[in-house]
Amino acid sequence: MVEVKTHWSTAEVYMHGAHVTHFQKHNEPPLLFLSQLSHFQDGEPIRGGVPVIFPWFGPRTGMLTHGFVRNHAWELENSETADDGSVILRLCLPEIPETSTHSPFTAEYIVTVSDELTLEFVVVNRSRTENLEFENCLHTYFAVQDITEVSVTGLKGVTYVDKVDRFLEKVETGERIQIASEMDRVYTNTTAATEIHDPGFQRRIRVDKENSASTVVWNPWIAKARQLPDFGDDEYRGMVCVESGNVGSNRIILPPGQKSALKVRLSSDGL
Ligand code: TA6
Repeated sequence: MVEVKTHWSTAEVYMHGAHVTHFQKHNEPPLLFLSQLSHFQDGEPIRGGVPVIFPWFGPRTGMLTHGFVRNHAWELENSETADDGSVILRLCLPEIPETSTHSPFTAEYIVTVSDELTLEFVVVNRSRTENLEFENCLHTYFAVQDITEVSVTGLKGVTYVDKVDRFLEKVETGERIQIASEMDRVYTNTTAATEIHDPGFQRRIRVDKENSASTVVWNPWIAKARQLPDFGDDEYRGMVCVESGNVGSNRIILPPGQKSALKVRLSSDGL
């Protein structure tokens, strides 16, 4: 695990899954939620932080949910400190068994730590003839003081698939989305920034994204929290996932030799 300290902040990045588990600005609560019960063992994804999801989103019969790259050790290619004091880590995915059965690609992940956290997940289609079809997502768990007081803005008018209501397609009518039960919504064809308003921490978190057409909003709530072995029964109160990627109807078909760069910039200020 690499520990990063800058003038503004601290961060932690595990080679396992290229998983950012911690980012915290001085004099602010952690920006990212990390479960106290996360297992931190091989063969299992870390629960919380920013899981890197590729090449599929969601369950696949007989395989890990959310693809395989979050479950392998990445390598730290290099780290550097910019003139302004920002720290940039560049991680790459080494050869892994799955890549032999999958059409050839390379993946790298650039983590930039400053008073913001910027994450860029880059995939190159290394085939000379075949398209590379995939879903990608930075499945970010944000820390909140009390989910019942939180609202998410930026998605009004956007169509979503409601995974807790028969996967029905709906249109978001709320300026401010509030969470009072399990929520699992895949918003499609939206490139908009979103904000998480958290009066408990007196904080507003902003998610800016590039090359992402989907935003997923998830909270397991009580029953689902109880079913997750690596998640505390009450931890649903302290987190919300606002995820940026290209999933479902927004999946990517990358032509031979082309590059896909999914980027999010996570920032916060006082409410
Ligand atoms: O992004 C929401 C979601 O797809 C939920 O359906 C839930 O499965 C969540 O991801 C967590 O998935 P995981 O495999 O990390 O437990």
